[in-house]
Amino acid sequence: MEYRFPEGFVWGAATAALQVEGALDADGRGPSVWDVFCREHPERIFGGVTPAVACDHYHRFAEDVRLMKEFGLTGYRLSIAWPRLFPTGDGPLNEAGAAFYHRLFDALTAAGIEPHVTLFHWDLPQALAERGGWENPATVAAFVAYAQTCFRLFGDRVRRWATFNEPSWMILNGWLTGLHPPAWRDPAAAVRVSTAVLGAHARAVRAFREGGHLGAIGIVLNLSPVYPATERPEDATAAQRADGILNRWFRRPVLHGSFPEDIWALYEDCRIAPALTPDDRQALAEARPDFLGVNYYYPHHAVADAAETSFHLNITGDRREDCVFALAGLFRFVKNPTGRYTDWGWEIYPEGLYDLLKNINEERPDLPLFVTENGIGLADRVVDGRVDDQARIAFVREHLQAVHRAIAAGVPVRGYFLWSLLDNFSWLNGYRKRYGLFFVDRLTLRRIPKASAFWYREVARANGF
Ligand code: BGP
Repeated sequence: MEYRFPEGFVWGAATAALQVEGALDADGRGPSVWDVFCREHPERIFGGVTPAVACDHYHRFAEDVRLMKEFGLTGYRLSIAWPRLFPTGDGPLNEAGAAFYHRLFDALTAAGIEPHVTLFHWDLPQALAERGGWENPATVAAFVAYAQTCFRLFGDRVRRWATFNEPSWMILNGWLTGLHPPAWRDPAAAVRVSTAVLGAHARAVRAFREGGHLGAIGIVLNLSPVYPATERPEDATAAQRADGILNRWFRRPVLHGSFPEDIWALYEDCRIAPALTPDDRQALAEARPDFLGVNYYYPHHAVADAAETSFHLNITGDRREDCVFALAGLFRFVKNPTGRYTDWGWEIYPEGLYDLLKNINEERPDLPLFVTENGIGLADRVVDGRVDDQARIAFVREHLQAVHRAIAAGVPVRGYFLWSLLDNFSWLNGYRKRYGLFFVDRLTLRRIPKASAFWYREVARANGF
């Protein structure tokens, strides 16, 4: 075997509540901002679809856990839907919603699959959004209370907690590009929300420690490495800025409890620097994570000349459409002329994952890392009852090789969670962009293991390939 992984390495797959559960109105669940956004703006979602059914995991979780076991997974990353536990965000616990997660964690425990649980994967209760969302300190308090409830209810079976999934991507799209709810384009608000969310993370970590709960707590960050597109010094500066705004602004407070000085100064110049209370600073300084979850899909290549601010995300899977991301006067991302791209315009660059893991490790040498998401969206099809997704196998193999290199170089990477277990509701991409080990038939919701599922099972069993 060429690539043997360390003993106990977690072979997992990941999902998120809104993307797989469906059953949005079942058993007293309240609406989330995404339910409302999809209902009100079908034109923004590919195919005008909604997450109302998704994979119907809410009713089919037992089958899904059986499949995980049968296909050799040792870990499952999932998120809890806050509006299932607290339909309006705070108030009394919805016991029926909690009962679903009791059933799910019982099934995972019985199957010997370790749950890695994210508390917040973007499905903010709509009622909180209507009261000012993250900018209202009551939302932060409600989040901490919700987190404490989860620790108390599920802590006997869940020992791995992540507070937030990808705050950077959520805030970038919710408050800057306007692509995700609440669909604002307001840089000052984006910065304010970023510190509110980081503060909520820190306070949830504090509550976990003060509660004396067993296990580990961390956060999941999306960290796309940013490379200068040319050797021009101005492009190097642009890359550093982009990295600062998108990555370091989130990574530094999480790892070191302080904000990057260059970006703070930039926000001051733009008069959008946030106001932090002494308690914000203290909570962040104390909230050292036990591990960091890293989501990696693609790198960026930056140039300095950005005359205007513009954003475009390819949600059609039409290769002729390019993704656009530019912030006037700061940076613009360009395509890598020699790069390989998916149909949705995401570059395939396994080396980026190695760079990322290595960099984080240099910054925090002993911090255990998990690759909490990595995968490829394809327009998979069933032919003669089978899904032969060789492109996914190649993608995962190359990225696992990068992880293996990082481990060999001394980086403590403890597990890999493929995005995703199931073809699911891919946010703006609707259902066409498929990521699963298991194909989900949109009419019958039948699960069909893809070639990648059989391949991944062998890798998990052999602990390498
Ligand atoms: C991450 C999210 C996931 C997942 C993935 C793929 O940003 O955490 O929820 O969806 O990206 O992205 P997409 O589904 O938009 O292609």
